[in-house]
Amino acid sequence: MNEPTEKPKASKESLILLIAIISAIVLGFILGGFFPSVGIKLGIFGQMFLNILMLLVVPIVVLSMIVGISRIQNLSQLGTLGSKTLVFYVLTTAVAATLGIILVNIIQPGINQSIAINELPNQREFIATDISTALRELLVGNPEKEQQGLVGYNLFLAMEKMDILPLILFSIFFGAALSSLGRKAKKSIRVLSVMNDAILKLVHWVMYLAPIGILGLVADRIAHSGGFKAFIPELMSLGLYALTVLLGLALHGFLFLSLLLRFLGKRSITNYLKGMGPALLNAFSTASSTATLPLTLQAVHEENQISEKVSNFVLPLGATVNMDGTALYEAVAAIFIAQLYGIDLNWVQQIIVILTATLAAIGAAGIPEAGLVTMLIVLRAVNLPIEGIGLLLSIDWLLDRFRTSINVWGDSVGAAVVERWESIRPEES
Ligand code: DAS
Repeated sequence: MNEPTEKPKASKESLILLIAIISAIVLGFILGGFFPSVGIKLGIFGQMFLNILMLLVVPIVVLSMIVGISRIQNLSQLGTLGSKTLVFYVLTTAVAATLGIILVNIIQPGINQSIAINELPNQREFIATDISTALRELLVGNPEKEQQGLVGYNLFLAMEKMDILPLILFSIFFGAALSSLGRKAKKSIRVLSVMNDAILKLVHWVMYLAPIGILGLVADRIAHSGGFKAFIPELMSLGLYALTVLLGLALHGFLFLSLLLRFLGKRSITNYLKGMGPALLNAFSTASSTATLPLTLQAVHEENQISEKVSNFVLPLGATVNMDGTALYEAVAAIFIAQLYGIDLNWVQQIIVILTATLAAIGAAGIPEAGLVTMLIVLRAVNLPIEGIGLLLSIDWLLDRFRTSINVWGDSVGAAVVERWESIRPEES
């Protein structure tokens, strides 16, 4: 990866977008609260925005995974650097999802909310399946419901049904196969890479619609809840849910990952964090790990003195597959939705949530709202209503920024740990 020629500035445009989204939320409250008939009419914009995000899930996941994996040159020479990196990434992502599950079960933000929630859609029974069925469905799906598990049987059906798990597994192996073909696949990887860039550009354009989409969603929800008074309980539970996510991100990022940095990476936490400052700020303001990658590379290599060999491998892969913040968020959000709908998930269902949140985070692209759309995987794995995603969109724009910053922090800690793991470094004073 060539060194970035110049440091991309934290984009002004995302600041404007942030202000527009905040204004849209305020306006949504006012319209939904004082003019409910207008609020309900505006709901169409919210639904359209959500539909567009859903529409992009399959191409985002498939292309970003294939391109991310196929870019790993000579998989065979991947050797210990690659396997240590992947071990670190998968383990820390799973720890993040587990922490999320623990916190959301302790805080229980969605329990006993008397919020006026739309009737459970009746097209799928939402009784939490039993232990063995849940595990079986995760692996091989449920052919009667035409739902596929991790090991799918029909790619096009998976795309049609939005079964992302089999698509992720297929994309990983297809990307690895392309990489193993070496020069022969160069042109195809180039084409796929350009298609991936085009999809990311599309998502960038869609984010301009976020203010109108969120305005519609907020106005519609408040109008359906019967105005401000009735919305207060939902607001309280959304606030408690957001606090649960933020507490989890803080604990994972600045306790767990920092301890790994200190004791496995042998780095001073404050010095390393200082070096990562601009990259973390950019991650917060753009809500995109991919857009922040040039800054992350510069911060890790130049400010924190991690070797180019390690940073140029660990970070681009991390921006594609390592998303601790996203995994934690998806685990919390899935259980929160179950609580809101009064669905009780047994302990194995919750382990399924941890596994699928880890996989969904691996499959999420480093772009805004990626974690919200890939949460579909987690909800489908334990038969939760995907309509619940609409409840979260109004504050997802803010939580996305925090989880993206933790994603980038996790990548940078991974670089320090893997470098030390690869070759004993002199302990930093
Ligand atoms: N915005 C994603 C990222 O860039 C994270 C997410 O959506 O969860 O890392």
